[in-house]
Amino acid sequence: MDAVAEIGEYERTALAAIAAAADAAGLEAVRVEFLGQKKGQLKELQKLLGQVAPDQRPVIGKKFNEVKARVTAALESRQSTLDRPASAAAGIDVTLPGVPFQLGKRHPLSQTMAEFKLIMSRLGFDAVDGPEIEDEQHNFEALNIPPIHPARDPLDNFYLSVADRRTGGPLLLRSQTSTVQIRVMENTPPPVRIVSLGRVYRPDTIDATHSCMFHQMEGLWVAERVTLADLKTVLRLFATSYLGDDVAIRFRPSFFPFTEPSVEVDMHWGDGWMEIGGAGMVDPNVLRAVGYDPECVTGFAFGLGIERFCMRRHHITDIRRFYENDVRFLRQF
Ligand code: FA5
Repeated sequence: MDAVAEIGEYERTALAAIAAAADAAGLEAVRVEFLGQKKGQLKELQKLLGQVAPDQRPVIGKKFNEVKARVTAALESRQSTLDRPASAAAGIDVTLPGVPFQLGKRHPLSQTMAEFKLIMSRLGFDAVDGPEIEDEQHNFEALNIPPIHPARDPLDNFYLSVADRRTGGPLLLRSQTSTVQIRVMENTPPPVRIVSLGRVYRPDTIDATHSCMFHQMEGLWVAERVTLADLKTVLRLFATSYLGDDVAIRFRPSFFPFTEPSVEVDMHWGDGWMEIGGAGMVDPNVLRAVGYDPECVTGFAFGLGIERFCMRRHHITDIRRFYENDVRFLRQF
């Protein structure tokens, strides 16, 4: 065989052996066999080169060096694959930098509601839940809102197209959390001292301070000798716990069918007064409707807008931010 053919044969067998090496030890044996400096096939080839005619030496020598470089490169490349952990074969390279884990956060309104519940529990109020789909009995009737009352106008409520399966009567998305007052009193003899926080729905025109879905916190305390002064104390303690000692609460006369007297509750914090909710002493008609004796117990109730409180504390100027799920907004809380 001439020198060129010998070099070609060397390259073929060396590359095949490199590809066939199953592990690092096998590859090392291949290296000694084909690239070893002391003995092995490379040495044999070099001996052969010594016998080549002088005029052919530059050409054959160049070819020899090229083949040696290719075999060395193939060996190194195979070495780096064998060095990689087994998981790499499965398409997972554990040596690559990791993908940082994104920690989620609770929505600012959920955080606010958790904090409200904590504050109210310190004041002795248990948190209860009520359904968001209601019947007219709980959303209106038992709250002393008769059928002719404008608050029952279909244009002011989200009525459902399905009827109550038990009574056949209309169903609607609750327009206030006051429904829960009724549900609690129906099932619990006095005294009761509860809060209920959750979503309410109204077809209001949406703007910076109004949404057609928002959250309220309802409070109810019925027992012997509960007064309007207790109401103001509880609301002041609640607001100062949430915002700080520099909060003032004021009542303005108002009207709700289910309280008498009724008040609008305003809060002063920072630069001005803001309406935060409605409240009053539970109307004797409401107490009677749930089987309580208004001669024995009295009580107060209040309903606060949760968004407005949270906006105030965090200087949020548009209520719509809460519902857009923009992580740049949500991450700030
Ligand atoms: C009521 O909903 C009464 N149920 C409150 C009440 C409870 C009175 C118990 C007496 C006894 P009002 O409709 O005013 O009241 O709503 C209460 C608060 O909810 C408002 O002060 C405001 O903070 C908030 N609110 C009302 N409408 C919206 C709206 N569209 N978007 C955001 N917040 C609203």
